[in-house]
Amino acid sequence: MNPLIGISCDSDTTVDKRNIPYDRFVSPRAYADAIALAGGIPVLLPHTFALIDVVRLDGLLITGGNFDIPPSYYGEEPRPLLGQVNEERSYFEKALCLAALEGDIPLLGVCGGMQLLNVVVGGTLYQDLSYRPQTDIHEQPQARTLPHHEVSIAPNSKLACVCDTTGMRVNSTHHQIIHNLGMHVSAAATALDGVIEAIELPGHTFAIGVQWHPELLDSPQQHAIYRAFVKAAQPSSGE
Ligand SMILES: [Mn+2]
Repeated sequence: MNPLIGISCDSDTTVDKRNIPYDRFVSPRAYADAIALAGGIPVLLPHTFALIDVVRLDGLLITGGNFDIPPSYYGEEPRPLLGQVNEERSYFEKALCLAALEGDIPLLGVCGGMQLLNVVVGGTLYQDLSYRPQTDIHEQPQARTLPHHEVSIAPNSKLACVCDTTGMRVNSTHHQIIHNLGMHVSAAATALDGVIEAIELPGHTFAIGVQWHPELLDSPQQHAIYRAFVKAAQPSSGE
């Protein structure tokens, strides 16, 4: 049985051929391709306000996008460098994320998905990385399919076990970063400037967040993240 992996979607407004605007749900295909390559069945989850029973899914992928998590989720007022928020999407993803944690459904958070995972368990973010002293730019100029900076991986982390390494190069396309870690969250990887680049919740079967986009990087260590996630979501045989 290939596991069903829910993937949270983005939304935008585009125009039809008559130039009339309409709203749509969209998802970068690299997420679905990475899940399929790892042996899972990708299931796109639009934020329609429909109640999604995550227990019917075997795994949940919370994705990123060109938006910021509402600062009210971590008790802050918006600061000047906060980007655009997507209230509907964040509300939906927060509910999904909490339900997955509650049900111990394997969960992978990518980029903004990692930030959300941290926030839903009580963590905070820097609304822009310039609010943290001595932090490098993490918005790479080159294509996102190329790595940009090094991360060191905590040797005793699940991520180190999954990737079988304590260091690798990753892509970087984010302007927000983790400030304080949430409850029972450990930092699994950091960049050279000290920015937290991966987190995990050791009390769960599989709850990992990565600040980078492994689905865009073609290396065995990056594929291993999606493979381990889909494997953790595998329904046990004989049930
Ligand atoms: Mn980075």
